[in-house]
Amino acid sequence: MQDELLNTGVEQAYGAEQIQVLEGLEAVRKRPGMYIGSTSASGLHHLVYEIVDNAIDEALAGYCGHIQVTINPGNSITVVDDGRGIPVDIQPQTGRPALEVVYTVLHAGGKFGGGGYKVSGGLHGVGASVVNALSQWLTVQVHRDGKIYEMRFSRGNITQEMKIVGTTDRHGTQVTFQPDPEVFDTLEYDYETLHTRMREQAFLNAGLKISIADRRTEDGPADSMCYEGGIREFVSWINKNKTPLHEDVIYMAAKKGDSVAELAMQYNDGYSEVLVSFANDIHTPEGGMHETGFKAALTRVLNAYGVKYGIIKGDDKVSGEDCREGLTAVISVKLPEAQFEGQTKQKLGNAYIRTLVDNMVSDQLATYLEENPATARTILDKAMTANRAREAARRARENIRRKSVLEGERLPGKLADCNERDPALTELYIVEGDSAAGSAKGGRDSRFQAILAMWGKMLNVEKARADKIYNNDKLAPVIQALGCGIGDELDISRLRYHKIIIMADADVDGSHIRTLMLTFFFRYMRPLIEQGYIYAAVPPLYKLTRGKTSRVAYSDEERDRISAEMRGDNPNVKVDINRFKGLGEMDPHELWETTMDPEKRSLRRITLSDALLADQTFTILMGEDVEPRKEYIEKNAKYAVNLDI
Ligand code: 28G
Repeated sequence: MQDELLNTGVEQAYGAEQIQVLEGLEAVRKRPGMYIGSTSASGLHHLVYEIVDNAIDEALAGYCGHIQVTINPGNSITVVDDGRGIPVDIQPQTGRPALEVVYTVLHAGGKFGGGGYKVSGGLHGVGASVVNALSQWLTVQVHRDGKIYEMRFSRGNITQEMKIVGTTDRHGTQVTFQPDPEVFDTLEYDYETLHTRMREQAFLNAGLKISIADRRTEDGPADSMCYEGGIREFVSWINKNKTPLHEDVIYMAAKKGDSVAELAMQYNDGYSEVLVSFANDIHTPEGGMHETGFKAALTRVLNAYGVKYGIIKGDDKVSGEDCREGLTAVISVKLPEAQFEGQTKQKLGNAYIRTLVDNMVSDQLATYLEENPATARTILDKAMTANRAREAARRARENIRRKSVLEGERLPGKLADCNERDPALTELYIVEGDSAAGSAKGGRDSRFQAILAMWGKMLNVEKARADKIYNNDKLAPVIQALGCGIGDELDISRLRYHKIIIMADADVDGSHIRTLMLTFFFRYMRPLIEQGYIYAAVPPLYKLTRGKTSRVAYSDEERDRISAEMRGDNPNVKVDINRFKGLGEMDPHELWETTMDPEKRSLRRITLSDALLADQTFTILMGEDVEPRKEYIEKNAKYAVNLDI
């Protein structure tokens, strides 16, 4: 019915504005990437964030306290909030119910394309129509004024006009949508990805309760998160398995006009810097003005305090990096017209935010240090030690560089390099285990695929500074093969491969090696993660054989589907299902076909949140505390496959 209207005389049912509306949603379906970034797994998950953002706006308005996200069997998603419910009255401009307008009118330009990101009262909340356009079907219900209003759509077209379907004593909005298989490359939601994002949103919106449940299986995971302490608890959570150097999380907030800034920070006895920033609840891994303001003020305040109290003498100033060694900090700013810049639009561009954050830290951190001299002393000692260690590390690096030049040992022995020299065209597979590395070497396309076999003892990077890393027998070959240095010396223009692919088994050992590698990249080569150069290979889990034909499956769901397909109309036929025990078990051809051939394989791009989780996992695995380690291993034994990616 709706399609008919679309194809024949749209004017019969809609006014001029509405014709535009329909064209608008066509645009979304034509170029989905403009609106949700991509049609791969990341775009699929983005649909959920768009809907949840609308509920968060309702929470920011002060009317919603609980948001529930459910992954349903079949990978549809339900989001429920307890806000006021989207208005259902007829809008005078369009002559249509407000609810319909929210779900059919395309707001502003695409987030990922050029156009600005329009703010209408809330901070985000423009994406409902985009999600609708990209859903095979979508149902929205509004509980308001004692009635339940319902409306249904398919691919953005109305399939059921708004109608009352019942009475209620609740208020709020409930949306269920099924992502369109015509649009997305994959339809399978990853619980951990959504869980991580929802936890992050709960931290960023103090007091808001967000629940998530995976109902695709009967005993699927579920969690409920609510943090009264907001980003303070975020910092404690990141530091939970580390040893803090001072008890309280330092917290500050400031406001100017319609913009607010918040910062929470705490030092630990480790060496890495974890600075996580957000603008309007959107993660800004590329940093921007809020981070710049924070870093400048932190360095200035610590140096001024050190000089004032005679801790820093003469010209012995500490650098910005010295001031951030072992620091965990979360910055969150909220502003009316956020400008996102940079390659992936994940960098905050509004210059006045730098001043806001800089002033906030200058005033409030200085005051904090004056009022807490013991903590101040601890922080300054930490920065001074970092300063001395950095000098030592620089000398060690010069040593090793000289050595490698003298001995002509530019590339490690365990590297089977490729022929191509243009980094944009080449890939490096990092493979643990000799038999897996053997298969990878045999199966690869040596024109552009290089293989680095990993061996040696797992190094405790937790306790190691850069100089030890350079000398470690497991990591030095990685550093040499990549060719771009680490830490403050990292120079991405010298990177030898633009795809770095960690290929490890889907078991506990494989998971350890992924954790180590991600932690290493996170701590010493973070820009490689931020700029999207790091990937995880996705090897198949099962091999299904029927007579002479065999196929592979990458998930339990896929295993069941393929097994049914192979049986066809013949339910008694025998399909053998074998679980791959490890990569080493595959022959070179099999490994190429399933995991390495760019035409057929899937890769998972590692995000900063993946690496942050790996960093935490690593701290547990390597830490001195036995209890959390035991707990962790027990809890994760059965999920070993998803341990860290
Ligand atoms: C469950 C999944 C996602 C939402 C609201 C509440 C209001 C609203 C949403 O207004 C903006 C459009 C037309 C006036 C606002 C309710 C004012 C009064 C709302 C959601 C305002 C839309 N009462 N809750 N939008 N306009 N939750 N959750 O989407 O006229 S969206």
